[in-house]
Amino acid sequence: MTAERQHYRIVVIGTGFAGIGMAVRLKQAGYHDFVVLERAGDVGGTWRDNTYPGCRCDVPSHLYSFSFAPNPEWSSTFSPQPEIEDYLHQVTNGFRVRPHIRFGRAVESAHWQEDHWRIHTSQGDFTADLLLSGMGPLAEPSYPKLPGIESFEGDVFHSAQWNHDLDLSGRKVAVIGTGASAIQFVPAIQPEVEELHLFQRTPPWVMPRPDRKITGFEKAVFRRFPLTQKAVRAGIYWGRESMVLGFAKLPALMKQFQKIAENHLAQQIRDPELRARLTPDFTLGCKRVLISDDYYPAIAQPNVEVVGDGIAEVTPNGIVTDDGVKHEVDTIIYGTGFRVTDLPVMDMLYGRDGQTLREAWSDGMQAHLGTAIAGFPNFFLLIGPNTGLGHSSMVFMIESQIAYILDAVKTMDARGLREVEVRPEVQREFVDRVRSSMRNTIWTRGGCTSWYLDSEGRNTTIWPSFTFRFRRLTRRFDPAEYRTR
Ligand code: N01
Repeated sequence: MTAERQHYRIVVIGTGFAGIGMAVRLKQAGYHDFVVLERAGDVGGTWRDNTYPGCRCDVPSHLYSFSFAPNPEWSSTFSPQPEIEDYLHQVTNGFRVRPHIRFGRAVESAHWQEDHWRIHTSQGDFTADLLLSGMGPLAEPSYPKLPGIESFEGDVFHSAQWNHDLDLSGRKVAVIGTGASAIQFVPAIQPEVEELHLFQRTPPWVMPRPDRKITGFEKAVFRRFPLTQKAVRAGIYWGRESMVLGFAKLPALMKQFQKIAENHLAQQIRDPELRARLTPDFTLGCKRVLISDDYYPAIAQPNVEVVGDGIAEVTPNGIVTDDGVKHEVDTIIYGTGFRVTDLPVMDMLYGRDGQTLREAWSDGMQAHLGTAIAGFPNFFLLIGPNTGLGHSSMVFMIESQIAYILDAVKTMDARGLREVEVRPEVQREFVDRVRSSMRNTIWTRGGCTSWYLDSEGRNTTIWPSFTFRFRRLTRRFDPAEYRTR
């Protein structure tokens, strides 16, 4: 048996859209001295982990593929999870990046040491000149801290770690959370379960979902004339972005748009008392806008109870709400989202002088172009701070970052640079600009809290402008913005 190689020019972490896309682009650019570390047994990231019933993309399919690997085969306008996972497999195999991936290597820490990164994984250590993280913000499930939670004697799992071995039929199930995940799996499990107690802390806005099958004719046209799919893609981008951003900057206008969601609720929920309980008290767009045609009809069924009161405690066989009512259940499903502003990587990454990312981000998550962080040389973060989108496809943002990082690597080669580290003042200026453009937007003035905001109420997650602006900003790596050696 040959010993595993330990040093690579580049180590990439993760095999979701970010890690796979980065690996393909490195290869295409002629860089072969890299390895991709993946904690799981296969590729796919969040699209591998989230297998809950009803899981599908709420971003139009035509936007949800790499520009270098169009997919004319999407079956419907909003793709189901297995198709997206399958697409990532096809890209991984088709572009032959699988041999670069080391599965079962959970990165536990990474230290910058003078002129290289030392990466400690669950199965051996690696060293690298450059470290690229594609760990993603929707990777680590977030569990609520509820009194008595440990005492529950029934079955418990998170939507991102669905327990497919458990037959839910005839069960009394508590679902905690009413975000994008819950509104997809609640209609899927409602017909099976005996009772469904839906613990809703904040009612979300839900818009109609204009889904339809993509016809054989359309697929044939996309296959034969790929430019047509490109044109559809461009049209959807512009339409969505102009509308959502236009409204986001003008909360008063958003109230008009909100009427569509109000009508949707009124049409689908006839019971005025339930409708009142489901009516949000914040402006649409403040949180991620949800889309569904089957969520309201499902929760109007007699076996569903929408519980609006806060959770006081969990007992061995149920959940007690603030009003003292005990809801007896044998299963709890958390639809409580992810650690987006409390990323695990913050405690894993040690930059210059041993500073952790958490320390570097004591004033909130921040990075130049959402990608490079002062104090962390030769490190780039895919889907970093303020690169998230509530209105368009993350794949576009990821590809912008990938191109920027690739240009950084090429620039290092062309100029014989061993080290690049973004200048703190450059990062500061970028972050100040992003934060000031957040003022007076729906995200900060919409009257809600959400995973977009950190514990201080700062929006450190969402890109507040058009995606093409981000693409323009990341078009070139400018070494003048970096300390170089
Ligand atoms: O998580 P969330 P998610 N007690 O954080 C509630 C992406 N996604 O997994 O609103 C009681 O949105 C919380 O309540 P509140 C997408 O980007 C994409 O649903 O904070 N409740 C909320 O209702 C999405 O935004 C697709 O008051 C508690 C829910 O749990 C992101 O993933 C599909 C609680 C969490 O909602 C996350 O979505 C699915 C507590 N202690 C997801 N803590 C696509 O289709 C939290 N909650 C692409």
